[in-house]
Amino acid sequence: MFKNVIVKRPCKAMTEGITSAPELGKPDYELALKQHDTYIEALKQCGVEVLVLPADEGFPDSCFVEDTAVLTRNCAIISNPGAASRNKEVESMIPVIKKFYTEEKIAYIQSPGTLEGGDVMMVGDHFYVGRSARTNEEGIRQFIEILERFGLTGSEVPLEKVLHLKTGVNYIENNTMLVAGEFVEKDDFKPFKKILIPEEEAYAANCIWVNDKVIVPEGYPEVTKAIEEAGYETLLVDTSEYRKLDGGLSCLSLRF
Ligand code: CIR
Repeated sequence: MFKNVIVKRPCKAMTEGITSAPELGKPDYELALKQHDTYIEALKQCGVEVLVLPADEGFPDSCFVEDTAVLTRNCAIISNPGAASRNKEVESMIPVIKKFYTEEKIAYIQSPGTLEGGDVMMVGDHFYVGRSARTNEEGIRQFIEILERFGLTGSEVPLEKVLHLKTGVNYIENNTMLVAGEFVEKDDFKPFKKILIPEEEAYAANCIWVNDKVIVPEGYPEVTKAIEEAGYETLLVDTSEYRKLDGGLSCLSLRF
């Protein structure tokens, strides 16, 4: 169960955030703020305490806090984002994370290692790490070494097409995963029950399990139905403006 969630308000400069899909247009900032409000409300309905950090205009993508750290039950690992424009986002997150973890329980991914939290998927005490354009081999080596020091384990999953691991696969507890595209056939995920995400709803592979409820992006009826049929209560949140920046529900928070 999660007790805490950290989010960061989107900044006006988000319209200049990184995107692989410029054809979707620039995000509408006012609408993004409203969607962020709804996201926070949904999280609160899951019974977590939500810490809302102010917007940081210096970093267009800074609302995607998930990429700055991996917060586990035993330790906090501060990432070293592979995207140059995002690398220094971690600096303002460190003092925030220190409110929740003592110094001895905080570790850092260091250059030349890179790692972004969106590439890390927690399954109990095991952490799958996507090797991507943002997370490199050295980052993964350091990450697994830190996990093992704190009694946890990790393994690498090479990515072919997607930005981050959790763009295409997400664990929703009860041995169940949402899997899209390149992850459907991966051996790493053989032991799990899989909810297959249809190609036209691929974006909705990025849902988050929060204390027995699953928050699902609004506008993906097949995925919503499949998750409900698997026995979960769902909460819908429209994330259209974040999608324009390749961001989804998991990217917008740190849950621990
Ligand atoms: C980026 O390219 O870094 C942002 N525009 C989107 C980050 C999405 N984060 C995530 O999947 N964890």
